[in-house]
Amino acid sequence: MQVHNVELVISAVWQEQYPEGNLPEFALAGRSNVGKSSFINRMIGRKSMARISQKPGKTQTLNFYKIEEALFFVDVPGYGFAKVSKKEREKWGEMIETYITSREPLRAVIQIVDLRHKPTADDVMMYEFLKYYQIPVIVVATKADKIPRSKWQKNAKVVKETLDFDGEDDFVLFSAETGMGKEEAWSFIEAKC
Ligand SMILES: Nc1nc2c(ncn2[C@@H]2O[C@H](COP(=O)(O)OP(=O)(O)OP(=O)(O)O)[C@@H](O)[C@H]2O)c(=O)[nH]1
Ligand SMILES: [Mg+2]
Repeated sequence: MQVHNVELVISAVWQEQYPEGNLPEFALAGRSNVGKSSFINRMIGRKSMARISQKPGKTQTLNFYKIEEALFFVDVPGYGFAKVSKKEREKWGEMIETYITSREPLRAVIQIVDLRHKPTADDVMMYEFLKYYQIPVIVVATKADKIPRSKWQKNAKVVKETLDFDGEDDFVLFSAETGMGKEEAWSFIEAKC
């Protein structure tokens, strides 16, 4: 997809703030600082449309980016960031759970994991949660540029095994830095629109 028009339509917390209409939505999920906003920026070819964190925990609302009047990317705050209070964590949980379990236009969740490391317990929990609600998932293993090519397949195998990856879902090796995997990710997304 060639992207020319992108608009941040709303930063929402509660259901009544979600955008109207029925464009397909793709929500990002992943640990804080894993590269969710960078994924969006690379996919749309903008350096800094979605805010990139210097500090983890930058994204705090559901940010609905409308792409070409065709679909929405929904940037979601990351999980697993230690320095948030219990109250904030509960608010986060409620916001995500409401969105994921009730949002009719949601076509798939794009779960971002770090190709360099074994998925964390939180990553596994998120994937299980999505599978429980029968949400299609596109697993994006990112930061591939940070490890040698010779390790890509081995690490991808660890990611899949740790998540207990469902063969019906999509999987892509990615780098927001180099653009690797961008076309493949777009083809998975477009197939689900
Ligand atoms: N080398 C490299 N760095 C990356 C890649 N993706 C993200 N980063 C860096 O990782 C850091 C975090 O990226 P973000 O995109 O802000 O992560 P996020 O998941 O949106 O973080 P939160 O909004 O805090 O949950 C930034 O310093 C990015 O530049 C990648 O593919 N390669
Ligand atoms: Mg972010």
